[in-house]
Amino acid sequence: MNRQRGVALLTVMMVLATAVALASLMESENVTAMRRSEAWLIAETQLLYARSAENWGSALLLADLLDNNNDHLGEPWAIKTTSPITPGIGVEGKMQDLQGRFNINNLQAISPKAEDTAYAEVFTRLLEELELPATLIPAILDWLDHDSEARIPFGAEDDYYLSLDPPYRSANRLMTHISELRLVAGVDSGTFDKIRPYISALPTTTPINVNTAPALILQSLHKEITLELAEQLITSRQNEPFAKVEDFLRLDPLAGISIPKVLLSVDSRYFLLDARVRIGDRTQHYHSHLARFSDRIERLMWSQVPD
Ligand SMILES: [Ca+2]
Ligand SMILES: [Ca+2]
Repeated sequence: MNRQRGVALLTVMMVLATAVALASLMESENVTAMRRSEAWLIAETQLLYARSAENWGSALLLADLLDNNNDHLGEPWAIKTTSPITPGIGVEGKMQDLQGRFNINNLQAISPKAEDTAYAEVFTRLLEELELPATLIPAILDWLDHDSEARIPFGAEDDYYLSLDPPYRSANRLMTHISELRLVAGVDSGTFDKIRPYISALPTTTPINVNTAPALILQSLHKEITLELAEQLITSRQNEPFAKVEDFLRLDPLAGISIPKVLLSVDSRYFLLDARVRIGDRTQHYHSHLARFSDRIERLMWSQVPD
């Protein structure tokens, strides 16, 4: 009898232990599932806020177009906006003019046209200012041009890229994003980090907006433009943004310096919205590449970027 009771008790205890183990497993699965749902909900909400920032930025760009014919850093679209939605949520947006940078795709149309050579000269000077080798140019040109014949010396096409581990092919078309430059022969992470703030990769040939270009880009417009001179040009545009390219070229400090007018503009079509959305202690960072037309804004690219 005692032995039977002992077996029954043992059975009850085993059933109980199994039930407790099962309950605790279910609870931990529930917690994991809840955490996953929470992370998903936060990510979706952040995306919605980022899209709102993009809509807000787009509205500013369109309103600006109705207001004036030039684009400069004192305009509402260029001013960083921070919106604390509630104590736990914050959205920050900063629009940048991609035409204040050197459009790397401007190098592709190397042809007898004067402006194409002039863009290459601007880029050569930019590399010099950044203390980067001009030997990068043939490799970039091979990456952009349609053929698979490597320039000699310093060019690179499929033969070179297919020998790498992992192997890949030369794009032989325009870059869609500046990060593509990192794939080009000779461009290591140090080189890329140095040049990335000064370049863009736009779908058409674009002039450089002298109202928004940083000193280093203004300096690369001509070999006689020193850093001091570039800074004078920036002071001048802060006092009065250039309404026409001629206003820039006629400035006293530029007397005797000839810059091809075709390289320059005072307005822009392509912009980058840099948005950060914080919910609690989680922040997400987004980039949105925008093109402005007379009646609309088109999104060219959207990406989530590391903070
Ligand atoms: Ca404007
Ligand atoms: Ca090629």
